[in-house]
This record gives sequence, C-alpha cells and structure tokens, in this order.
Amino acid sequence: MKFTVVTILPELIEPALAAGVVGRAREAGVIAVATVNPRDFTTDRHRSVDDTPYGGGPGMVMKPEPLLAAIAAAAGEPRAHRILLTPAGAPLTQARVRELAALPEVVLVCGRYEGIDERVIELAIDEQLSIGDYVLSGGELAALVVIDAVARFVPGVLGEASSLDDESHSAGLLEYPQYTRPLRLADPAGPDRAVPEILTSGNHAAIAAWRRRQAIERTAQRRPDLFARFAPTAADRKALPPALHARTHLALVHHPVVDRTGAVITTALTNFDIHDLARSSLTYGLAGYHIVTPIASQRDKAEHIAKLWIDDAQGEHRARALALVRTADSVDTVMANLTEQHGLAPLVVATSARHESFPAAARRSPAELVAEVSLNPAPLLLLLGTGWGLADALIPSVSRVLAPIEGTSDWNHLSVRSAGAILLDRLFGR
Ligand code: 4GY
Repeated sequence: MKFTVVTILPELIEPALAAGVVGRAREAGVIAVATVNPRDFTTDRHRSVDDTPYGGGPGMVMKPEPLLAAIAAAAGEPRAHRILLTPAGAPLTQARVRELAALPEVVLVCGRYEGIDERVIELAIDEQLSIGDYVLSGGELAALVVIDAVARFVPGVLGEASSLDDESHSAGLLEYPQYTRPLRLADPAGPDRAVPEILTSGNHAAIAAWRRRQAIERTAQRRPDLFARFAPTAADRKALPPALHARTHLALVHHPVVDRTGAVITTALTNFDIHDLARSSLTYGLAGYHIVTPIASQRDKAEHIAKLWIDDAQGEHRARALALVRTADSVDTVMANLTEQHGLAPLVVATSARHESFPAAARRSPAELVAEVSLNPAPLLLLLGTGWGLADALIPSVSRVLAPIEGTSDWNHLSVRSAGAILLDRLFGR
C-alpha cells in the first residue's frame, strides 16, 4: 500500500515513520510513504503557498493553485483516494481505518495556516477526516496517525504474533489490562503490586473469561457511550447479570409526593397512567410496573382496571401489558417485594423535574446509569412521582437521580406518562 502526503513540511513526516512496526514495513516494501510539497509547484519568485483571506480576518490561507497541482501529482493516474485532515472532517474510526487499508493508494493532504481555500476541497478532495476535537497547527501529525493506524491492517505489517483478530473480537470495548514480569512489583507507598493470580493459573479458558470481563467492566466504568452500543455475545450473556431492562421495575408513586406549594400529599389514581405506563413498560421489556398508594380502595381500583383488560379477550395485547401491573402501599413495600423476588435489594433511582431534588444522591445521565448498573445484578427501581413530584421523605431510599428531561421552552410540565416513556427510551431504546 502506498501513502502520499501532500505537505509544505515534509521533514515532519519522514523521521516519524522511520522506526518501529511502520519503519520495518517500509524497509520490507510492504508499505511505501512519499511526500509531495506544494512549494515545488509554485511559479512566483517567492514560492508562496499562502495568501490573505478574502473578507479579511487574521492569518493566511493556503493558495489553491500550488496545492491543486501538488494533489494532482500525488494522486497520479488512476487517481488515488484523496483525504484532507481537518477538525471539520468525519471522526476517524477503527472501522474506517480497516476499510482504508483495503485501498492500494491514498493521498493525505495537510493544511497549514488558518486553512485551505474551500475550492480545493470541492475540486480535489474525496473525503475529510478528523482525528479528534482539537486543533493542530497543521494536518501532518493527523496524517501520521492515519498512516500508523491504517498500516497495521495491511497484510505483512504486523508480525504473526500480534493478532488483529483478537482486536475485532473486542471491537467496541476497551482493552483488558496487561502484565509482564516481575510477578511482584514494589510499591514505595504500600504493599507489593502482584500480578492477578488467574494469569499464572495456566487455565486458558478462565484467563480468557477474566480478560473479557475486565474489558467489559472498564468500558462500563470509563466509556458509558461505548458501553451503550456494546452487544454482548451469547457467552457474555451467560457470564453477565441478566439484561438490565429485564430486572428494571417502574413505580408510579402517589405518596409521598408534593403539591404546588410543596406540601406532602397523596394524589388520586389516573386511569391513563395505569394503561400508558404499563404499555411503555412492556414495550421496553421491564420486569414490573408498580402502582404505589397508601389508599386501599385506590389499589383495589388499579387492580380492577388491570384485571378488566387481562380478562378481555379482545384486548389480548393490552392484557400482556397490564399483566405487569402490581400494587403496593409504599415504596418500602415495593423495595421489600423486589428484594424477595430477586434475592437482592433494588437500587432505587429517582426521577425529578426539579434540579434541586435529592441533593445527596449521585446524578446520572441515562447512559451513565445503564453503564453503572448493568454489571451489578441487583434489580433497578425507577420512581416516577405524580403531582408536583417525589417528596423528600424518599431521600433515604434513593441512591441515584436521573437528570430532569429538558425540552426547549421554559415551560416544563410533561405528564408523568410522557416523562416515563421518554426516560425508558433514553435508558433502553435502540
Ligand atoms: N484535529 N484532525 C486535524 C487538525 C490542523 C489548519 C486545517 C484534526 O485532523 N486534522 O487539527 N488539523 C488544521 C490546521 C488547517 C488543518
């Protein structure tokens, strides 16, 4: 594979690719790297590659003519794929790196100064890539990153020993931790740091399982965004707790909640709340939907409504949803029931439209909550408040709070049914 870098600073490119895996691959002729300098395509006495920006403003812009001539010379015939390195490009991913490695030749165009004339992009660039959301003083370091990452996928660049297969198996996960000798490393601040015992057990299956688990745990802890897209394999599902949605319960709390003045009240049951949240609960695969009210006649009413639909032959699909409905006199009772049902106490998560509620509980985004609790086998109990929201009396039970759902206006009074559905989608929606 051939890489041609278009740059006014070729001296930045060569030495960085002289050593290591890429340097050896170049010596072996598996990859080739060349540079083309736009300055060699200037026609004026000063060999200028930049000029002042039309419209004014600070700095200089790369002139189109020398750059276009350099790109044309670099791309040759048949024309190679031409990439511009810029923070305005598409984020470079390992998937794109792998695809680029299948091309016979790529041209990497490096800008300097404030940028390049836009018409160069229109006329002579096939793809714009960014290596991250920061601004370099030129595209050269980004081009080196692309060459290094792509070269590793070119056959013959990596030795037999380092396997790219292992990486595809763990695609989308962070790497597991690595250790080498010595077995015990001195820590001046405390006891020796030992290598995890499993790695010296000689049990290869157990080591593979441990490494996989470490990769999954690190991803959950450090990269909730990656974890949200992690698709467990059949083997992972056996080793990990059941899917979070299947051990998540929703509780619609009618007491203790507050009214508009902040006074603690008990709200009345609403028929729509029972129906619609039951249907949302089944849609997202929850384990149960609990109607919480201390008023016995209200619990009877909820059970009656659920049973009406469960018994109605015409409403077969609704029957499945309403079969999720349970009633309880308090949040404590729901917690006790879940502890009994799952053999573990639930993690209780409050939702609130007000930022100041439950100040002592840790605030979580939906992705953070999913990443944090997916590997913990405890059931999850999501509390939805009726009225003006959950009362402070629930503070001792609540260990996490989900941030309020924010719309785009200053008016924020979603129905509890809508808020619940939005929340379930943010937690579990695909
Ligand atoms: N980030 N990813 C990046 C960059 C420098 C002014 C245009 C990046 O890819 N390239 O920061 N490039 C700028 C400097 C001209 C390129």
